[in-house]
Amino acid sequence: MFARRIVVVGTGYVGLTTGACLASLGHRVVCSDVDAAKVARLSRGEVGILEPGLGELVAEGIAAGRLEFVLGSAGAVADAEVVFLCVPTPMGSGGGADLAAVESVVAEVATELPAGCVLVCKSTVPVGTSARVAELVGRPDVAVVSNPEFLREGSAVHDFLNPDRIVVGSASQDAAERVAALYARLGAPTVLTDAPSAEMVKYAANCFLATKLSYVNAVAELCERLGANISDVTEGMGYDRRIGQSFLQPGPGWGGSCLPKDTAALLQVAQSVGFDFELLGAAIDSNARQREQMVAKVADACGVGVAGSLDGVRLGLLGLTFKAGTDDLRDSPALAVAELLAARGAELVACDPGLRGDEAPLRDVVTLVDDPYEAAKGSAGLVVLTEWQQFRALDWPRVAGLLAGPVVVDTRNHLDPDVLRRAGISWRGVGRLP
Ligand code: UPG
Repeated sequence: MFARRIVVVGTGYVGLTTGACLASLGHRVVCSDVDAAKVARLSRGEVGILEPGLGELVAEGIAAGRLEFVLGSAGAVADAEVVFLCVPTPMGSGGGADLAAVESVVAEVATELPAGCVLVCKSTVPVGTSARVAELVGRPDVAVVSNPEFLREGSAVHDFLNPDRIVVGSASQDAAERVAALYARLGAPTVLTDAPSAEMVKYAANCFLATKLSYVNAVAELCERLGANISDVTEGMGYDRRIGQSFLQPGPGWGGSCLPKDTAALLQVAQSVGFDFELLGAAIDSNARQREQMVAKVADACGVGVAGSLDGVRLGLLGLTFKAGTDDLRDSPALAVAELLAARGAELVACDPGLRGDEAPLRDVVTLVDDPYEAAKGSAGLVVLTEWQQFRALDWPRVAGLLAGPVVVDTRNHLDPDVLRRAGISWRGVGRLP
C-alpha cells in the first residue's frame, strides 16, 4: 500500500479522528476547517475534544510531518488524491438531515479538485446524497464514494484502527477500491457496493442499534413489573450469538449526536417514499417515554408518587453527558431527564467528570459542581444518569451521611446494590428489584 495525499474537510470528532488515524497509517493528511481559531489550536497540537488517544495521534502526526491543519478547503485540495467530507449533517426541519454544509464544501472545491481525485462522503448522509454530490461536482474525472464511519464517541480512535468492517460504495469500482485500499493495513472485512447501499448500511445499523435499546428498555420495564431481573435476562439473551452481549444495557434512553438524528432521518426518508416505518417510529416514541419513566421512578423513590410534584425537592444528579467518557451533551438523555425533573420543580445539583463547573448552557436547569459529595449534600436522593466509573468508587458510607434522604435511583444499573445497601442506602435500579 502506498501513502496517499489525503484531505479531510471538517475537524469534528469524525474528521479529526479520520485525519489523525490515516496519518498514523502512513498517509500524508491535510485537515481543513472553516474555523481559524480551531485550525490554529490544532496546528499547535491542541485537541479540544475528549477522545482517548486522539491528542497523542495528532501530536505524532504533526511531528512526523504527515499531518497538517489549514484554513478553508479550496486551496487544500489542489494536489489531493482523496478528499474526505466530514462536515456536520445536523437534523434539519422535518427530521431530515441538513446538507447545507456538505453542499457548501462541494461548491467550494468542485472546480479545484485535480483530475482523477476521489471525493468521499464520510458524514452520515441520506441515501442518494453521493449521487447528488456527483451531480453537483459535475465532473466525469472525479469519482464520488460513500464510506460511512462507525466510530463511537469516546472510543473513536480505537474503533477507527480496529474496525468491525469497512464499507465503501460507488458507481466507480476503481474509486471504491482505491478508498478501500487506504484501510488495507487494518485487515477488516470490506464490503464493496454501490453508493446508496453504503449510505443505507449506516442508517440501517444505527437504527437497528436504537431499536435494540428501545426493546431492551421495554423488556426492563416488564421485568420490573413481573419481578424478573433484567441483568440476568440480558445475559441469558446475549449468549445467543445472533443477539450478542453488547448494546443490551438498559438506561434512561438512547441519545447522543447520532442515534436520535439518524432514526429521525430514516423515518422521514421512509415517509418520503410512502413507507410507514412503524417499527422505527415505535422505537423513537418508546425512547421519549423512557425518559418520562425515569422521572416517575425518581418521584416515586422520593415518596411523592409517580406523578407527584417535586417542588423544592433538592436532588443530586450523577452524570449529565450522553454517555461516560465524553464531554458531549448533545441529545443527552441525562440532560433530558434533568430538564423534566426541573420542570416538576426539583432543585438540581449535578456533577459530571466530563464537565466543568462553569458549563454555561446548564445554568437554567442545574447547578453544576465538581465534587460528587457536594451533589449529595442535603439532597433528598441521588440520581445516576451517566455511567462514569468514578461513581462506582465513591465512599458510599460518606455519601449516606451527606444525603438528607438515603435513596439512589440508578437509571443505568451502574452501581453495586450490595455496596449501597451496606452503606444504609436504598437502591432503585431499572428492570430489577433492589
Ligand atoms: N446505550 C445504552 N445502552 C447500551 C449501549 C448504549 O443505553 O447498552 C446508549 C448510550 O448511553 C447512548 C446511546 O445509547 O445514549 C448511544 O451510544 P453509542 O452508540 O455508544 O454512542 P455514539 O458515540 O453516538 O455511537 C453511535 C454508534 C456508532 C456511530 C455513531 C455515529 O454506536 O457506530 O458511528 O453513533 O453515527
